[in-house]
Parts: sequence; C-alpha cells; structure tokens
Amino acid sequence: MKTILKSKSQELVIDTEGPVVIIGESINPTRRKKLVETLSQNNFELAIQLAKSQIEAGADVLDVNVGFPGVDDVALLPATVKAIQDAVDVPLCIDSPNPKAIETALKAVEGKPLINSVNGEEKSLQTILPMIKEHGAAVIGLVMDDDGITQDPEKRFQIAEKILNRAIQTGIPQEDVVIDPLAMAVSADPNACLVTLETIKLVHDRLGLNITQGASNISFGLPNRVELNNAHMAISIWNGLTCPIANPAKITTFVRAMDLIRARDDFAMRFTEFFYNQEALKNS
Ligand code: THG
Repeated sequence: MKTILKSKSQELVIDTEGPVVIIGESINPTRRKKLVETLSQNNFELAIQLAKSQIEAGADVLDVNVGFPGVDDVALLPATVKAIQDAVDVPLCIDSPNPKAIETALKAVEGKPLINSVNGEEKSLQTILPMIKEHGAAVIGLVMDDDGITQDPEKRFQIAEKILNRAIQTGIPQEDVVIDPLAMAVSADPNACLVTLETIKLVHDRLGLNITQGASNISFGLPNRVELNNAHMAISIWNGLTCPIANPAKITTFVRAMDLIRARDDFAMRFTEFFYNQEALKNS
C-alpha cells in the first residue's frame, strides 16, 4: 500500500513495503513554553527553526500542532502552516482536535497533507471525512469511538475497519487512510504496549494499511525513555508500523537500522549516508 503525500514541489511515498517514514513531532507546544510564547505573538521563527532542524535530523514529514490553552487555532494553524511551507519543502501532518482549524488549515496548505486526525466517533466521521475528500488529503484514523478506548485489540481493529469503510463510502481511496493504534503509557497500564502491538499486527495483516503512532507515548513517567521507546519501536515496525510520529533527533539512526535489518536499504546506502551527513553537520 502506498500513501502519497505532497509538499509544494515534492512527493513523498509512505510504502508498506518500503523504508520507515519519520513524522517529526516537535512543532507542538506541549512542554515547549517558548513555542507558545512566540506563536501567541504570530512569530513563526522558532517553528521554522524546529522545522529545519527536524529535517536535518531525518524527518520526512512535519507534524504541525499549535494547541495550547486560549489559542485561536482557527487562525493560528493556517498561518503556521503557511509560514512553514514558505521556509521548507516537506509534506505536513496537520494535527488538531478542532475540525474548524483543520478546515482553515486545509484551505491554506499547499500539496497533499496528512490530516491528524479522524476517529470512529460518528460526529468525527461526519465532519472530518467530507473535508478530506473535498481537499484530496490523506487522514490518520484513531481507533477510538463513541464508546471510548477499548483494551481489546480485536475491537480496536474493528474501529479501524469502520473508519476505512466510511472513508471509502465518502470517496476517499483506501491508501489515504493511515491507522493509529493509540500507543499509551505503559507505566499506567501493564498491557498498554501489548494491546497496540497486537492492533498493529491485525491492521497490517487484514487491511494492509499504513500505520502511525506517537513513538514516545509509551514511556511517559519512566526513566531511560529512548531505550524503552526503541525496544517498543522495533516490535512495532516488525508488526507493521510504517510512519511513527517521533523526535527525529532521537529516532532516525534506530529507524535506519531497522530498515537495513529488514532488507529495505540495499548496500546500507541510507544507513551510511545518514551517518556521514550527521558527521558533516557536527563538523560544520
Ligand atoms: N498520535 C497521533 N498524533 C499525535 C500523537 C499520537 N500527536 C501528538 C503526540 N501524540 C505526538 N507528538 C508529540 C510531541 C511532543 C512530544 C511528544 C509527542 C514531546 N515529548 C517529550 C516529552 O514528553 O517529554 C519532550 C521532547 C523530547 O524528549 O524530545 O514533547 O500518539 N496521531
């Protein structure tokens, strides 16, 4: 399955048979006080700096989230999208729980973005999917619905299937639906990782869709987060994860290793190229 995203002038393929695609998470005000301050003043310098540094660190797509208390995201999300697209040429993942902000951002964005997100709630399906169809975007489907979040992988799979079917009925091609199995903190629930890992496997084996997830969600509240995230990432990728939302500075080397091990990087070209690029950046 190939999901194609577009920036101003470039095309990016997320391919279930190809290398892992990294969606950079850092343009997100959670835990970034300085980003809240600057964005509140319509100052996009820090957001642009985060865009550039994530691309240097290996991001293929940039998640853009401007959610913080009191924000007018209906205005700020499209403005941020425009500022970032003036500065860099990679596809965007537009991240907001507010359908009105998604709509204004869809009108402002160039190319073909990934919209983050729709879920299995009736209201979400009815508001988001028509916008995706109208603008020819791709969409992330979160596997929760009007009954909330289930801990049964088979039920999470059924919600993924429902989202896919509703998207197809709306006229959205199946390849433009990317499923998020809802990775959550393993400190709060011992089964949290097993549930999502099994959901990834079911969605991969039965639907063949591309799959994303927040790469660091599982390690909230715990030490040694990078090692914990990487152990979980290895199994997730092996089960069918194709495009994690992650901090590229912390994950790219690991992801390149996974691609090489899985015979998705002939002659270790990408693995070594990334190493030499990073060495050159260090010395520049
Ligand atoms: N699924 C989907 N979208 C998502 C998430 C998901 N969007 C938001 C979030 N989860 C992913 N994005 C972030 C952005 C920032 C941080 C984490 C996830 C973050 N993390 C570190 C922390 O928590 O301490 C700090 C920075 C770091 O260590 O690099 O700030 O699950 N569809």
